[in-house]
Amino acid sequence: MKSVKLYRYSLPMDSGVILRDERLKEREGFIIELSENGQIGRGEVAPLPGFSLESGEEAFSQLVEQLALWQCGATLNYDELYPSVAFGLSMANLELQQGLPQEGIYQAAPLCSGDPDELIPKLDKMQGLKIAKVKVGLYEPIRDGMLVNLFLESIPDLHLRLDANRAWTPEKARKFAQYVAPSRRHRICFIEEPCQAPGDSFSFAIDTGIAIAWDETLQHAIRKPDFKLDDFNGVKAIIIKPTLIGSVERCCALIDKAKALGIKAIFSSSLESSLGLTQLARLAHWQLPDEVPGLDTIGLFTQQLEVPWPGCELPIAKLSDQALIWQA
Ligand code: OSB
Ligand code: MG
Repeated sequence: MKSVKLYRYSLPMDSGVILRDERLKEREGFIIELSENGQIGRGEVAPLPGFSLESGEEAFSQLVEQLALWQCGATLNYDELYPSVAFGLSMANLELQQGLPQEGIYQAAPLCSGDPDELIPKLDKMQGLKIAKVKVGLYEPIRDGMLVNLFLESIPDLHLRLDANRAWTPEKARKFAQYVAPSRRHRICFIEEPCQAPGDSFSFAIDTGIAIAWDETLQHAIRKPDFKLDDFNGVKAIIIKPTLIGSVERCCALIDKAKALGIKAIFSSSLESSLGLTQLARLAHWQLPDEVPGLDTIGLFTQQLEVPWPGCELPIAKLSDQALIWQA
């Protein structure tokens, strides 16, 4: 006997969360709960406003159609679905088959969006390799360059991942690099998407010796039917946000291809609730045990959902208190 429950959740965010120039007051999404033979499998479907092409409504209609098919015993074709729907459904199925190991990587790269004093205590607590992620491109590039240089100078075993979210013109990117001492640049693991045009980001990497990673560029490219990761050779890393990429199987295939090409793959969040985020931590441990994932986003919420993120003290909303919007 197969049965399905579909919940809709809405969680209030911390007041300062800005996504692509819009304040995100609440995070909304769906939780799938599949049951079969006394087992359950859960998955989260939460299109991210400003990033996902599908709306919550569109995801919901497709999800209900697919869940009805699943209940009738059909095999689902994730590649035809919206990425957020494919990810949530494939994750729920994987959990149901007990295919997702329990152990997770909860040691995320701490996220710093500007105040260095907040980062230092977090770094002191990290064991092993000290890696932090700093958002750049929000202020003047000279200020960003000086800040990054100061971090690297004052913490000699620090490695940084930077993310500019395509904020810079080639001139601004060059200004940033001017203020980072060449002898310290190798401790920048990579900078995600420095420039508006991917070609300019590529030139930036060659001119400055600072490695780059694709995040938005990968999200856009993977929507095209002729997508080939081979076209991305020369980049240090790709950032995989499953909600924006697709099914678990699709993410794993990307990782295998990246490994073959010598490109690092890094899992990262699309601001899933603690339920989806802990699954991402488990997926990261299973598929990329040696890479610190970019999952330090629970602090952007004011509540968790059903499953606690280890070490997080935010109150936990229960799944059973969310709106049960469909079942079969
Ligand atoms: O800019 O990479 C981004 C989360 C949601 C939307 C966009 C981004 C992010 C993150 C996740 O930065 C955290 C991380 O990758 O470390
Ligand atoms: Mg990014």
